[in-house]
Amino acid sequence: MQRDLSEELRQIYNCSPDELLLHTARYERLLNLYRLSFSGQNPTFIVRAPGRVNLIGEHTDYNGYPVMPMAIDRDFVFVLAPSSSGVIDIVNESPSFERRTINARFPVPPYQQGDWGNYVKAAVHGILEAGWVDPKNVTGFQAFVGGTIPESAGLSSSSALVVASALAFLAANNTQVEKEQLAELLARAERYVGSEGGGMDQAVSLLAEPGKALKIDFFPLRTQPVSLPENLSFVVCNSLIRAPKSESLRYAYNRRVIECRLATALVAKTVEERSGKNSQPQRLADLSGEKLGLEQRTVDKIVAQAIGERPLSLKDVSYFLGETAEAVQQRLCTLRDGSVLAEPPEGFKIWNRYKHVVSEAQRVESAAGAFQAGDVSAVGSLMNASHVSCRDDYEISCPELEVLVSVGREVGAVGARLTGAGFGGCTVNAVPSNQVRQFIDRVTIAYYHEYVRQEKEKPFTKYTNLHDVVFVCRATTGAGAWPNRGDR
Ligand code: NG1
Repeated sequence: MQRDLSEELRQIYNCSPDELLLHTARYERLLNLYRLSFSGQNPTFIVRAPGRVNLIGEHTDYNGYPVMPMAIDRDFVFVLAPSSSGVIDIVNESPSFERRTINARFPVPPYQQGDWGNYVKAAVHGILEAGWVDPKNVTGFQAFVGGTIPESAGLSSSSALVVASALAFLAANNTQVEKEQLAELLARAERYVGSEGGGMDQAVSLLAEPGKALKIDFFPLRTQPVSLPENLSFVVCNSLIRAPKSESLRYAYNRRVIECRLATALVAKTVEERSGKNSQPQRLADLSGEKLGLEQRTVDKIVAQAIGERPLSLKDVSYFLGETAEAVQQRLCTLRDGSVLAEPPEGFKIWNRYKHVVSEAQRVESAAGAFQAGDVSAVGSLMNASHVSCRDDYEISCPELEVLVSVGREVGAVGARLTGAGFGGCTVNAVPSNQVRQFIDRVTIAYYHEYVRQEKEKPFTKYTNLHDVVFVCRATTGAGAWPNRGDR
């Protein structure tokens, strides 16, 4: 069994023999813990879904513009067996996440906000809703779960959990689905937890290729593997500020989604008035220069002149659109759960959000070219520019991320930026491979030893192992499920 398992893992993790030994030991531990948790029975499947680091293209996905993440060697692993009932019984290796028992019957009612079991429920609810499993004949499963993705850190632990749960549920029900189809379904299904996210995380977790980043386009979903320069490594540094998107940051994340929706309506209206081009846009990318047959610069100028650069109140927006405030709220500010997003006191920052999204989309296109050409310095400049735009126009940085980005650049990153939803979480640093050791040592001293110890009053997450807060990412393959051939 050892050989079967390590051969499977070698292909997934694309790593050195030493690292492979560590991965194999982890899976064997999970298999043993399964047997201990479920009266000595043998698991029949193993499922793995990776987290991701987004290299460039932040908050572009739900606007229909591309992103460029890579799947990493931090993941969720489920060892499981189908159960004889429609119940899902799931034990987490981490004592912070209590055992959960879920009745897989549609509709699946959520636990309270923030409960880890909601990510499992999101997948099951979504699959049942899609009718992929016969509702009269649902098979549950029992699973032991181990996760190595730092949580609430912008590395997509939530989507990896949703993807792994979906693969486990499908395996238990002996159902095969195309990965692209599954990625699209799970992007919608994850909104069950209350944030109005895009489709990047589920897509890269499922469709990544080893050793490559993935350029992802949306509506419809399309992916293109992008080679990474061999002499460049990507180092993740955790600011130790939690960024829980399904809890306290739900408003901040959803606000930006709504601001982009308002931008879409306003841009459509102004473009129509100025150029006579009538479109029925669903999202900002439907109003790109290319789609409208205009120069992007022209579209941007029309927008700046028509809606101006200052924040807009709900009253301003309704005046521009010629609709009542109530109609605007109902049509554009309503979230999936039916609630209306409260108007921000300083107004909706439509122009800044628009500017970030459109410029970030252009940076993703340029970055894809720079990566293919192995142009390390262009990659670095694009990452740095992305960070500035995220900070100043999308306003998703925070003081700790600013310190960490500056430190990263000072100690050798050719490009450094926040990654993921922001408001805390991690930075991603492009570092020449031969300087990685030194980079990590110097960031450790400057941020984790000096800054974190100095700023005692800040709510830094505690950690036990530095390897879990600063690490090099290896680009791994996407999620999968395979039969457990072991007999121990
Ligand atoms: P993270 O970093 O996992 O919270 C979120 C969204 C993405 C994308 C990024 C910002 C979900 C599941 N993920 O990611 O779709 O919008 O923010 O680029 O909502």
